[in-house]
Amino acid sequence: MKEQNLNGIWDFSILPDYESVPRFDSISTVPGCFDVRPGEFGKRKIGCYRRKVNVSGGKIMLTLAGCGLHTEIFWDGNSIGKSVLPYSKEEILFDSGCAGEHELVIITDNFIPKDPGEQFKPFYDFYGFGGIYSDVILTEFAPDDLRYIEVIPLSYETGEVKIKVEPFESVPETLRIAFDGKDEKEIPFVSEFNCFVPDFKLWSPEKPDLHTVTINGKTVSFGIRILDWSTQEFKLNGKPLKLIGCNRHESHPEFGPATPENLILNDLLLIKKQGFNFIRGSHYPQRAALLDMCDRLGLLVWEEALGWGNKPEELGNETFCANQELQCRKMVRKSINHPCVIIWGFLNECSSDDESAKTLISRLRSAIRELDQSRPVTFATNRPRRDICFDEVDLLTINIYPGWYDIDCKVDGTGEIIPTMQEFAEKFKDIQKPLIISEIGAAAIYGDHSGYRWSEEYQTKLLETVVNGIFDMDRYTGVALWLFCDANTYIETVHFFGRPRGFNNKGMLNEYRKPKISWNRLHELLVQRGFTADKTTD
Ligand code: ADA
Repeated sequence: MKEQNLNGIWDFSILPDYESVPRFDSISTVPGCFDVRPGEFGKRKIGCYRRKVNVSGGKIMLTLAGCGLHTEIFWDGNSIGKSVLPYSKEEILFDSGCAGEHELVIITDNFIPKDPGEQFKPFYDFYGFGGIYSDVILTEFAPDDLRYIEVIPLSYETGEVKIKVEPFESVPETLRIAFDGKDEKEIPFVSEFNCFVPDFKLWSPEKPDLHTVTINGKTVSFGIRILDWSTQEFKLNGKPLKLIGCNRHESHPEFGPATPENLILNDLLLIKKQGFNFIRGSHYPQRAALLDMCDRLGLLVWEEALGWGNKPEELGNETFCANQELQCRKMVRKSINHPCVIIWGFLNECSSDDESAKTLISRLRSAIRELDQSRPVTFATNRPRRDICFDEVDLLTINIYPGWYDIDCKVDGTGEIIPTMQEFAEKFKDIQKPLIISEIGAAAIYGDHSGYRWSEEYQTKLLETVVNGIFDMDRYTGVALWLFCDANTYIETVHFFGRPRGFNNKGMLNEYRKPKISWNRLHELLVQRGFTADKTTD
């Protein structure tokens, strides 16, 4: 098997519409977003990327690890595939023809049509960027090479795992298996088997030890850790976990979601140093690089399919539903080996007080369950008082904004936080499912020190109260504060209270990762509470 990473500098054109013809008279990086180029922000256009590729011919696979809103791929001028699932990993198996040089063109737009079947909506509270968000990889293979290896840990006491393999085309006669590069064993081909990892070590946030398995020359890494969400506690390897962390958008004003890997790493190091152990990857499938890094750093991740505030007209639309299901299936297949991923999610803040949501939530949960029984499945609700879908999922995950969106509180609403948290602790006291606040927060304009709402001081007071509440109320298994850093959204927004500067300003850091007061104050609070177990970073 031969892999070519096609990232780099490609020929490029930006077009206003599909009638125009690309001249490829400019250049772009891949990955890269075209609407962060000078003068392009805020415009809805089409990006055309072109490069030459040398292959040995025959069937090959093109992997797009994540693209913009609608994408089509052409090989020597012929369409070989399309994607309408932004942020999802797409794999296209196609006949590349004869050996030699070929032309690869990727055309992707950032149009946001109002069609109910579309996955990205004009009302989402994060910016719909256009471009190639992540790696482009070409794989040449022998027909019996393995295309996919899945490792599911079964026991943290014995190190037993379940392994599944999938060849590209034809079934090989044997499997040559080596854990951690040692003691290769050969067995007749089976697509699924259980075995024990020799000299196994456990993966945990405190000690994130990983293993590798190499089968017929293909290597994947995995961690041995077992999750248990069958009570009100969330356990990892038998030990109850308190999840304390933040939501994070893959976003930067200069890169959009095509963030460089060292920026992702710096964000994760900041999160780790802060003392957080948990990230909710809001609101779409996460980059492989982020998950690789979280595996290594011991950060726990909630990964979810793209969705935001979807309403009955979408939840009842079969194109929308089928693409939601496809997104979930692709997400699980992409990330299943990552020990850091501890929760699968979808449909953030959909109309979960409506029957249409119940049908789709149950369909998505079943699709995920069919592929993976080792992690809990959930959706974040913003209507916990009237939600009718809690029975369909494994966790109670609620987005609440006491002290911010409640219209009654004029100047200081922080007094509403503890009573609201108590209300939900009481409401869910008899349900044997972990209770997590999946969003809570307040906006603060970086540099506003007025002490009123929108100031850094108000945000600090609100978040401190929340974190103290989480430590003091046993019913809460965790919290993902909203939000790691300010992130691009729309200035012409319909969202409550507007979005000054065109940003969601609820970050504890600004969009350039400069800390607001809350960031440092929360770190002190976590230290006081004895929660910072950061031993893996300096
Ligand atoms: C919601 C939503 C977030 C963000 C947040 C806010 O809960 O899930 O994406 O929009 O509200 O800032 O209001």
